Amino acid sequence: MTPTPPSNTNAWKHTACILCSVNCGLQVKVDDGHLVKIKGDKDNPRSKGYTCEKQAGLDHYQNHDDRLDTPLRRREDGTFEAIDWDTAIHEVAAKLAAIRDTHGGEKIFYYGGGGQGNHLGGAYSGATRRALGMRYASNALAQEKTGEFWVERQMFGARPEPDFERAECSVFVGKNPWQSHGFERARVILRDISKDPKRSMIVLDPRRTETADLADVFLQVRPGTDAFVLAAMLALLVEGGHLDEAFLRANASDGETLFDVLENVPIADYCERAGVPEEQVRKAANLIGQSSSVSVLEDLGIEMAPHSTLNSYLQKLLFTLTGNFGTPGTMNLGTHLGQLIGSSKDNKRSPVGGHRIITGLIPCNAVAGEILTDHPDRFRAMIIESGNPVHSLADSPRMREALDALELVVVIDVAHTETTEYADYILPGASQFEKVEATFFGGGFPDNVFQLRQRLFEPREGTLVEPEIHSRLCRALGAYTDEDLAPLREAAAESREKFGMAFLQTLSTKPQLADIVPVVLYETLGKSLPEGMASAALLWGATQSLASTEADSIRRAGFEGEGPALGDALFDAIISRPEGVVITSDPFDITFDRIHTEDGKLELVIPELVQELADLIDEAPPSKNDAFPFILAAGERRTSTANTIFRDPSWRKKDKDGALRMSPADAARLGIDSGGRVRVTTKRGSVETLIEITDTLRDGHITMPNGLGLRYTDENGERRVHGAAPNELTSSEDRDWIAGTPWHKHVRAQVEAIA
Ligand SMILES: Nc1nc2c(c(=O)[nH]1)N[C@H]1C(S)=C(S)[C@@H](COP(=O)(O)OP(=O)(O)OC[C@H]3O[C@@H](n4cnc5c(=O)[nH]c(N)nc54)[C@H](O)[C@@H]3O)O[C@H]1N2
Ligand SMILES: Nc1nc2c(c(=O)[nH]1)N[C@H]1C(S)=C(S)[C@@H](COP(=O)(O)OP(=O)(O)OC[C@H]3O[C@@H](n4cnc5c(=O)[nH]c(N)nc54)[C@H](O)[C@@H]3O)O[C@H]1N2
Ligand code: SF4
Ligand SMILES: [Mo]
Repeated sequence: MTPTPPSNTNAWKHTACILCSVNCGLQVKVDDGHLVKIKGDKDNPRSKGYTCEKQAGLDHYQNHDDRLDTPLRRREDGTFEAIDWDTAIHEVAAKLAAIRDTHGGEKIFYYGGGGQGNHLGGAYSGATRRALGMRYASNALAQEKTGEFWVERQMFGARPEPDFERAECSVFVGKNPWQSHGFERARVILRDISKDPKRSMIVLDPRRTETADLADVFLQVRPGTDAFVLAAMLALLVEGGHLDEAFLRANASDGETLFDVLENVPIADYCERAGVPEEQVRKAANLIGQSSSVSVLEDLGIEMAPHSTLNSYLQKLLFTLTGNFGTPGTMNLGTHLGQLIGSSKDNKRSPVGGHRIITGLIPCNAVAGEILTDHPDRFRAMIIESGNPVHSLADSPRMREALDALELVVVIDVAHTETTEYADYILPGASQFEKVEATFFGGGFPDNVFQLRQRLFEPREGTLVEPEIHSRLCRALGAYTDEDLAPLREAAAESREKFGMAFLQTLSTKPQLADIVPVVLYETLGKSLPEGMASAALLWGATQSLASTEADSIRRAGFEGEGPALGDALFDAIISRPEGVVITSDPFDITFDRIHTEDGKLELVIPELVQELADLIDEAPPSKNDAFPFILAAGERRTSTANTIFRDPSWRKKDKDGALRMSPADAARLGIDSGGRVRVTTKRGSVETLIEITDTLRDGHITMPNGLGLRYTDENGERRVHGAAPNELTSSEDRDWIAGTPWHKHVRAQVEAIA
């Protein structure tokens, strides 16, 4: 690949921030390999110029000491040696093929596939995975969203999204959008809501967060007791006659077994168990019941805590039972270009532990257990791409042990990480500013925006873009030859129309190529696209498939044509408008057409969860635990955290080592001052950290940031770990019974002052 240098280094270029799922549009100026000026991009149709403060640090991602610039192979003594790409590709392909031939391709496990802003690599990896006969995968979503996906699949057959821009009442459950975002222009919208007397905000969180400070009703719930508050709120909606009976009759299935349980919820008792005043819960229920539109968003605060899947269900009942669906300001179903998540229809289970596989993902907390066993079906090898599981999954010591136990670990990353240390081969990817990239996280409703970022820099010497890595692996595995692709290359050089026809023709005569479609597109159509754009080829397939299912929505966004021509028009817009494109535009009531349950109705009853709801009544109150008296939320989002995307600690201007937050009363009892050091111990491990005393927390509740505890060279040239890594403290057995999602927000801990 011989990329052309950017023509005018002085011009503003369109790109996006890659630090959270929102991917705010940016304009940047680059110079000598650096991002030197960064500002919000007013031309981005979704973020409209908005950013938070974190984007200012992006050059710390692009340029730092631990970026990789050559393939590496582990030596016998554990050190790494540089090798060339041909050697790397051929050895990796040969070793993976040997494991497939001896044990079966399904013994090779795939982890990762993208972070917050890079989902193309994972999409291309599908080719390598199928070429090897791999079957099992996981990624970070299986330690946060899979419980929610499982509920959504049954209730809606799709994923409803909130509309906080228009909602009269906005509800945040275990979510702190002021810091973590999760929807576009979050701070502007939160401020607008709080200033408008006609609109309201409800926040459920044990910590008085920046978001909670703006709320009309802040329910400072005792950690891990959300199910009780949510059950009480639902019971109050029933009691207060707030259900939208007409809506439910028209659109929902029979909910009798659910209502039977809700009618028997002891409201006062449940509020007390959750540690929130009953009259505040009543106020919240009334706001939800009386508002003309309600939107709800959950996140890690309930997804990583006890009853997490149940909480996702109860949260969704808040808006469903009150008919807040399919109208402005409520919950709606949009379109998707490209698939981030698989289907969860079939009831597949993991090969060793029999854990439920949801949207194609094995629970993260089950991964080590599928390796550390002598079960014949255990995983033998792993491909890890754009993920740092040694750091981000529960129980880091056990993850390290698991990676050590594998016969082969191949890691594709841009940086040396806690995970690459356990690799047999490290394949260096070009950074997200050195290639075309995109996110497949949702792009909004009623207008859905897709942005294909174009590269700002040439790939660093020695690196390759992931689609090229997968293409070379597939070739080395014998999944295709140049001869197979010749007709497609010719057609691509002629016209898009010819290519479309040749593509269908080739797949019908050579069905084995259907397994590796992403790579076929990359090698053929991709090579006919403008310089450096080959990785966009996969999106041609995605636009064609969207055009076949959502033609009217695409036309409403201003595109013309029928069938493949409509898909082509959309594709051309995406590759030529790097600021982002509105790809579909919808009327709100289309939401009802997008319900994909078995009978087309909203499903009110999920039997396992109705039972769990009923059983809450017998749940013993949390016992006093003298050995571990604190509840630790291990992994809080702060202005100074960005998962492990930034490795260089100097990007953090504040809270450099990530303090443990604690209430004044707890600190006084332990005799600790702000800035003092403590040892935090759990049943699994122990770390040292600084203390920050804050009146935002309940007594007995402590929080530490996510993403810290990374090894990096300090000012004195020494390699050391900066801050504490949360997963040295977590255990993989503490997890939800349905989805296997971890209880990272609910870790029992002890804290001692260090002299
Ligand atoms: N600044 C920054 N933003 C980020 C990220 C980042 O690293 N840094 N990461 C991104 C990613 S990957 C994600 S998934 C999102 C996550 O975004 P959030 O889920 O909003 O982030 P957290 O701070 O982890 O947790 C949210 C809230 O849960 C609360 N909580 C803890 N225990 C409980 C409980 O028992 N019940 C309830 N109701 N709440 C509880 C915490 O006090 C916290 O305010 O953020 C994204 N945005
Ligand atoms: N205890 C605890 N643990 C948690 C959490 C918590 O709150 N508490 N939060 C969890 C959540 S919600 C998430 S999403 C995860 C996040 O954790 P991970 O899924 O591990 O993701 P990241 O830290 O975002 O970084 C992934 C890797 O991608 C690499 N990378 C960046 N750009 C590229 C690229 O272009 N190509 C390639 N190949 N690699 C690239 C980075 O160097 C990094 O190694 O952590 C989870 N872990
Ligand atoms: S971190 Fe998120 S909200 Fe902040 S600029 Fe980046 S994408 Fe936007
Ligand atoms: Mo996440």
